[in-house]
Amino acid sequence: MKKFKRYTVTAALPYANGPLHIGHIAGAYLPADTYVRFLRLRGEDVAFVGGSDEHGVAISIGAKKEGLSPRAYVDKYHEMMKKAFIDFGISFDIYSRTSNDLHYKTSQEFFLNVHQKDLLIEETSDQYFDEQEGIFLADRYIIGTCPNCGNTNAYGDQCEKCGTSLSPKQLINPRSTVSGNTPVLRPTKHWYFPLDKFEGWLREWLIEGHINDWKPNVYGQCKSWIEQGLLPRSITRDLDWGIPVPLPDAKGKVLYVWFDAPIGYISATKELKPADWEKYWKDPETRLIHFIGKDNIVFHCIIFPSMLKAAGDYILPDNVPANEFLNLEGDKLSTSRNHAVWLHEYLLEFPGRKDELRYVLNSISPETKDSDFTWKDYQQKVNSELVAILGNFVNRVMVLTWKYFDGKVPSGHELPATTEKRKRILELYNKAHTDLNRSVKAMIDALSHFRFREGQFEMMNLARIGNKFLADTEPWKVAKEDMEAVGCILNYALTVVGNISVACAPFLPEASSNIVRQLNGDALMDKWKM
Ligand code: B3M
Ligand code: ZN
Repeated sequence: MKKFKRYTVTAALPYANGPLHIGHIAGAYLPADTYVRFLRLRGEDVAFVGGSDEHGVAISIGAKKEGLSPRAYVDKYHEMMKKAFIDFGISFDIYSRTSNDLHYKTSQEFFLNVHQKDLLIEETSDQYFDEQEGIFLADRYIIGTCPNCGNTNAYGDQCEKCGTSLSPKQLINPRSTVSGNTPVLRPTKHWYFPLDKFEGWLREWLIEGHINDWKPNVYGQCKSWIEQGLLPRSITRDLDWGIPVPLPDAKGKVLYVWFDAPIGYISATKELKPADWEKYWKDPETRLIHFIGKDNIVFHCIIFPSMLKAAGDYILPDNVPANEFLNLEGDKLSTSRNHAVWLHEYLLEFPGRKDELRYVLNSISPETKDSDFTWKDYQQKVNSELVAILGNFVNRVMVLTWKYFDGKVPSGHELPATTEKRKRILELYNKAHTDLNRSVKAMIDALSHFRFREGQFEMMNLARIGNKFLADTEPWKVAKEDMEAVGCILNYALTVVGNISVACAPFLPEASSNIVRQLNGDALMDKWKM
């Protein structure tokens, strides 16, 4: 019996502050899309939700830099990202945005819900203020000297040199990254979410409950975070761009972006399924999966689940298969240094080559450690794997079928083992069939457990098995004496092609539809439904 009735699959909401590059794609969106396409192939009920994250200081400051209002700025990048996702074939059921009314309402209701449960702490404290800009500074916008190692460019939340986590007030000689000036301390009131109160529950649910099914990189980060001890976290900010805190005494305060952004998954589901969104968020038979990059782990594995727990009657993420980072030609991807392969540029420069990029990114997916994209490797993988193994096999089978059987599938009735040659063909057939079944099973198991590299490798194995079967049985030689045997060989080779057309659908959606079209085999896609 199936454990889950339906799936809610989310992929991190990217900040609407720049175009998408292959690092984003490899980190969260391609694995999510591959997984969702696999689930649909299995006949599962899935809601695949995404959208743009349009709040936070990253947006306010980006907009300022471009001389745009935050609204004009997020409009620009939201449209750009949405188009790139669609053009690339990321098959979101909805790609929403966090600046829309429904999301405002949903986030404010969520805040009020936990507020009414008397969970939030209200506290006034001194925070750094940039007098020239007239803004309170978020931790990341204050730099100064690390009290631990003396690094003069430590951030207000962390020193990247020695790894110590910091608070802005610990920095020596703090300065604002916005104006360069020395900030001053000013009192301000904020609301805090009592993460400390969830520690016991997190130990049970996460540390004990997910030790076996979460990826070691994800689990390890969460465990060490919880074990360092949890503190209340402020969930409001002094900013003029964001979702207003829905309380009478909260003028000028907005919800912290990391409070509203994950609620965006819920708002997007509401927008997608106004009548029955609750099934996707509140029914324990729904499986919630978050696809993210490693820098978002704590928010998705610790903070958001605690928020859901606090709100009551929500389901919790069953898995968070976060990826590590992708590098480019041995160097960190960087928007500011323009060291990136931009998705929209790739799509323009290589029309009709989406599957190639998907293939390469899946095969180097940073599942357990950082990995590296190089153009040389791209070319090699496309030419000597995708074309030489898969393309070549499908093509050979088609050509042979047209040549010997006029494009019709030859009968696959049992071939009587009347000659030595036939015996040998039947042996090879049995061997290929065993190997094929093993690879299909291994691929399904890999995909079910978020091991996309391995899943794709097993999918390619089907073509390897097919190529070997043709090379060993040599139908072009058999054709000189025994056409019935050739029919048996090609019948099976076509079966392998049919299996490939289905198996490659999660990885290479365009190739999959092309093969299905060539086989005239629309019904094939129902083959793997459970
Ligand atoms: N926008 C951070 C990022 O783009 C943030 C993710 C939100 S997911 C709810 O990496
Ligand atoms: Zn340091």
